[in-house]
Amino acid sequence: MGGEWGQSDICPEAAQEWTVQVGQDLLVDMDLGAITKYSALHAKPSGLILQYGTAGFRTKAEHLDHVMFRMGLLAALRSKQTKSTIGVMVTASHNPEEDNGVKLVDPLGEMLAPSWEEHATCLANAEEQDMQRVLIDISEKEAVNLQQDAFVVVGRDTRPSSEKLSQSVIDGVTVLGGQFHDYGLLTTPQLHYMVYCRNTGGRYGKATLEGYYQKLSKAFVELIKQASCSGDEYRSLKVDCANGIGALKLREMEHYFSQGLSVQLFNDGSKGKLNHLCGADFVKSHQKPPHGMEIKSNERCCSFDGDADRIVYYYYDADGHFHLIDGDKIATLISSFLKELLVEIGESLNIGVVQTAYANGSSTQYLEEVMKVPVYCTKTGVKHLHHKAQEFDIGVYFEANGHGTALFSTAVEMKIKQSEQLEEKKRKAAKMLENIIDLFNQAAGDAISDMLVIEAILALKGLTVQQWDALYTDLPNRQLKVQVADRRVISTTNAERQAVTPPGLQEAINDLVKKYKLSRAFVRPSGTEDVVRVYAEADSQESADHLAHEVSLAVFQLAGGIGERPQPGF
Ligand code: 16G
Ligand code: MG
Repeated sequence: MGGEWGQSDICPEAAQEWTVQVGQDLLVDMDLGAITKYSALHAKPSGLILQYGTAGFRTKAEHLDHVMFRMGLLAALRSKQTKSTIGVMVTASHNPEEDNGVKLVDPLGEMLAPSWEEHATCLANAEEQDMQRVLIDISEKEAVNLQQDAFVVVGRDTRPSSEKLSQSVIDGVTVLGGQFHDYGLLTTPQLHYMVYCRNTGGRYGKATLEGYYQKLSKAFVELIKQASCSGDEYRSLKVDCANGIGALKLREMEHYFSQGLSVQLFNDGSKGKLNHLCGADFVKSHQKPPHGMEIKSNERCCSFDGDADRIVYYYYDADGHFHLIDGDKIATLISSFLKELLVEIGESLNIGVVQTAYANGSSTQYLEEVMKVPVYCTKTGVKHLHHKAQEFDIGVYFEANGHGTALFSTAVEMKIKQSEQLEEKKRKAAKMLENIIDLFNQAAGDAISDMLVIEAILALKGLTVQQWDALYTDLPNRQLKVQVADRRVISTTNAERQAVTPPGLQEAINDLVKKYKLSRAFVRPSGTEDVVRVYAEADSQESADHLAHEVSLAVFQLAGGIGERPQPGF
């Protein structure tokens, strides 16, 4: 994590005097001697402050041993409190190989509840001698029954540091008397899936890798069977796996769905370094193809990120131009298809698309004006989008960076059950919807699942990658970073689209935006790096670049820029 934010700022309760009377029962129920002994084996480097950010804790792997042990403790407490299985994933997603991270997964496969994120930060930052006190404090505040059983499932990515760190998580779970299942190597969305399955009595699926592979592949093959032969007849796809876990899992899975799609894996971890010059984050932010992949014109390609929860597509056209198809265009393809299915079934179920401020203006316009699908904007970070998407019968959410999925309410499942009585054509559409629902990972955005959904839709609609890309044209855009002394001086409103502080910044942005056509710009403090992010779009790349630069200068001047002034040119 960036930002060495002061401990008392992020964890007020840890700075308070320890005056709460600890109930005798609590002390008996926690084996404090064992906790102290094990904690010393996973000692916290004194003074190190980290924060549970949008994607959990993330920093250099060598600083994370104590965090892992303590997140094991916290997961056990959360499991006791919710009387459910809790997940712990050891990964740092698209970060460099030397980094690592950890996040907790709540009972329905969702991100950890916000109040527990605060507990996570307090517990991770408590100095060794205060750790027990913070642990007891959390148990009291959350009324955790310590006699309740705890069950925690653990997964990890392929980083060299992940195996040892996940063992530290397990140490934390067991010292609180919790049971665990170590899934070993998993993609992040696979762990979310396992947690969801385990807490819904198997109704969502079987909580094994075999269960995951079979559920998705069966749905995919069923869908492909219904496709007539048009579009790209021979269905094959090149997949850049970012030298990460996605390669291992896709390789395990491919024979389950090979009758519907053949995948060719690149950056499969056999040579290159994780996320280095490859993967979804690299392709999206540099707007160029990954290294290590040979691409012929009009070949459909996609990239996963390091833990396989993001996906972007791309291709080269016949003139040698690179075309990126990001999360916005993925959301458009998916929501258009789902809306058409609903119309065919004749249902009045509602559908909504959730985006963030980063969504390209053309995508929002296309969805609202051409597809007539309502679009909503939330703050960046999957938990915000996921939460909003739950409000609809069908909620499709995607960040432009390729992280997203679709959620289906019980009303949709009920309608499908009733479809037996419908006429043939409607029944067929309902069956298709049923398979599409099975193919989505509703617990979390999932590169493998999204890839199969996209491939199925392209096949069913007979669309080539170029036709998909041509749905609308992205407005040229530019993203920049600005270094400031304290990024907290920037606060935002309206789903991060407007700056509230520092004074004058939003007015300056408004004035700059007025100078360009079809333009829009916003700034926000990053939740994962110690920088301020700047986004600008306009009618031409030159204008978008100029606008982004001018906004960066405004941030530098008004929000306490440090180091060199932002320079023009990219
Ligand atoms: C995290 C978020 C991702 C978001 C990104 C923004 C999750 C699982 N991941 O990676 O959704 O796009 O942060 O990063 O929520 P930023 O705040 O540094 O721009
Ligand atoms: Mg990721």
